[in-house]
Amino acid sequence: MLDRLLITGAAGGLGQMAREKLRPLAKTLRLSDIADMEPAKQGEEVVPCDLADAAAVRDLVAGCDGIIHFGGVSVEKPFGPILEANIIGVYNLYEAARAAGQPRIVFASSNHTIGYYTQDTYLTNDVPLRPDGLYGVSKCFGEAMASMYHDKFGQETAIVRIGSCFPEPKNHRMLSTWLSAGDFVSLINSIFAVPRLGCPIIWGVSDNDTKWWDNSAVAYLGWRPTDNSEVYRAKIDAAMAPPGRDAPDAVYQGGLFTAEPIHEE
Ligand code: NAI
Ligand code: 15L
Repeated sequence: MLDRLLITGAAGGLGQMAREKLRPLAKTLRLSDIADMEPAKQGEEVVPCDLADAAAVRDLVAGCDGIIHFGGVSVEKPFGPILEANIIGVYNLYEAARAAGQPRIVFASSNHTIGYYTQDTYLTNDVPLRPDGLYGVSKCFGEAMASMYHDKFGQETAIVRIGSCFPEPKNHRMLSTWLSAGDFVSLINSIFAVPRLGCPIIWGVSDNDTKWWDNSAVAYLGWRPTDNSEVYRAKIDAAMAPPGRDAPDAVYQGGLFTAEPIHEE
C-alpha cells in the first residue's frame, strides 16, 4: 500500500472516478486541481494548485510516494493554456518529483499522440508519433519528458495512452478506443504493484473486439483488461448513424480531433 498518492486533475472526469475507486491503493489520497473539488473526506487531503506554478507544484508533490497525473488541458485548445498546463505543468511535475525522491508516476497520455494513423492500421507501442493537434503534441512532450527523466535519473513512469475513458463508448469510433473505468483501475493497480516498472508506453484500451492497439510489449505488467465495448454496439447503432466512409471519425484513429483547426488565443 502507498502512503500518500497524489492525483492531479482530481476535479475532472477521470480524477473523480479515481478518487472514488482508488481509495484502497494508499493510506492518504492527496487530491489536487485548479478547479473546485469536493471537501476532503477521511483519508483525503485536498490541495488546490495551478500546475504552472513551480513552487506550488514542488510543495504539492513533497511527501507523496505515487502520482497519477491527470491534470491539464484534455482537448484541443489555443496554445496558451496548453503551454501553461501541459508543457510547463509537466516540467514542473517532473522537477518536483525529482526533488521528492522520484515517486512512481502514471502519466495520462492520449491516443491523440498517434491520431493521424488510419483506423485500418494496428499499432504496437513503438510506432513513430503522429499527433493530430496541439493537444496531441503536448502529450508527445509529456511522453518525451517521462522518457528523458527515466534515462537520466531512473524516474519510473507508466505512460498510458488512453483511448476514450468514459462510462460507456459515445459513438462508433469509441467502440475501438473505449477504456472502461474498471479496466483503468486494474491497470493502475498493476502499475503500482509491479516490482520494476521502467517507462513503458501502455495502450489504455479495454478488450474491445475492434481495438487498434497491441499491448503485447507490456505483458510483464500482468494487466488483463476484461471489458469489451461490443456490449454497447446495438445501443450506439440505435442512437446514431455510423460516420460516412470518408469522415474523419471513420478514417483516423484520432477521429474528429484531426479536423480541429489551430485555435487562436
Ligand atoms: P478533464 O478535463 O475532465 O480533467 C482535467 C483536469 O485538469 C480538470 O479538472 C482541470 O481543471 C485540470 N487542470 C487543467 N489545467 C490545470 C492547471 N493549469 N493546473 C491544475 N489543474 C488543471 O479530463 P479527463 O477526461 O478527466 O482526463 C484526465 C487526463 O487524462 C487528461 O490529462 C487527459 O488529457 C487524459 N486523457 C483522457 C482521456 C479520456 O478519455 N477521458 C483520453 C486520453 C487522455
Ligand atoms: C482525449 O485525449 C480526450 O481527453 C478525451 O476527452 C476524449 O476526447 C478522448 O481523447 C478520445 O479520443 O475519445
